[in-house]
Amino acid sequence: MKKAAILVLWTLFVVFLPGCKKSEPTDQPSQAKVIQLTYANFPPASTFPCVQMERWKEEVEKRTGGQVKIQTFPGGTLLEAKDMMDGVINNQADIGCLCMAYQPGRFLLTNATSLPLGIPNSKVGSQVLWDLYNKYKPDSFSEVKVLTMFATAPSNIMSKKAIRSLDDVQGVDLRASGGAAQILKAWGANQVGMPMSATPEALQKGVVQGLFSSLEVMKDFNYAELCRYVTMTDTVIYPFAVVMNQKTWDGLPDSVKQIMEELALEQCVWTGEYMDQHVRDAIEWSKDTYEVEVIELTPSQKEEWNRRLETITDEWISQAKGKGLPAEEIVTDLKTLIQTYSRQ
Ligand code: DTR
Repeated sequence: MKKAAILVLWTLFVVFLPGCKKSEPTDQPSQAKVIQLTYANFPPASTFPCVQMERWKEEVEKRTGGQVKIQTFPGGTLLEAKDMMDGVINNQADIGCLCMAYQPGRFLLTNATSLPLGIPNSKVGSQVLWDLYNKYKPDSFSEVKVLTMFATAPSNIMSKKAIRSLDDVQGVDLRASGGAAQILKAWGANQVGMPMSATPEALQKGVVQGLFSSLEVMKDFNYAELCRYVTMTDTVIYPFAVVMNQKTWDGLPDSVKQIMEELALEQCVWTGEYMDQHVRDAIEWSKDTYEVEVIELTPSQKEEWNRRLETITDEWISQAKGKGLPAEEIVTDLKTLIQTYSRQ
């Protein structure tokens, strides 16, 4: 009997002691074990999703005094664009950066930021997105820890031939994803869907005659070499999220979690500011390097282009209602947030 009791106690000691040690708070980085994390991203290292990744990595490593080390994988070397969310859920990477527009149905709520509601720039879009996420905490992110979110600058048409009017855009093969697809269709273009990482080849091979995206890609992907024309439409942004595997998050010391939580909004704003500046630089660079022509629509043309988009928000509302979302409230919130952040 006594022997059995000793055996039970010994077993409990052996089984539970290592677990107890792990969960001890480790506030002194120098004595703590280094935590290694992997971070996957889909586009090339020079592009804005990867620039923000390197900035986040640097800040976390610095602020944790080296307790956390992050190994980054740009260019789809660990996870590709459309595998990002599931890859993080399945722990193929600890962290992943994803573009929500590439899976429109999966991220229905946060993709509402891609409606043509007049988000003027990346900084405003990023803050609107972050607030919207935090208010509604959509189910699509329930299996991961969201580390930050941010949005691109508004999208414009980059093309091999000049697009100066709605007539010029009819039937032109233009690449876009997610909410932007409906916009191109509404203008009469032939929308071709694919992630940004597949676009350089499609442009080169002539599968598409241009694309619809934020303009920093003219420089970062050297699209200006092939697309000598930009038509300024300043329409929708694309929302992004950075997510962490839930178990990885649960296993982090509280002090590290706090640093990452504090960084969330800061990273969102930093990325917005970086992108807005980078878009301005890329336009100047494209003009200087490839004599790219930037075509401005007249006010009456703009009105006509925008009128074609009027039904898109109503369609989203009925789709979202069908999925049980408070769709009208979400759109009202979006409009209020856009106004609030645009004034700042
Ligand atoms: N506009 C989206 C997202 C996007 C914008 N710039 C980049 C750079 C690298 C990857 C994605 C994006 C798109 O067209 O896919």
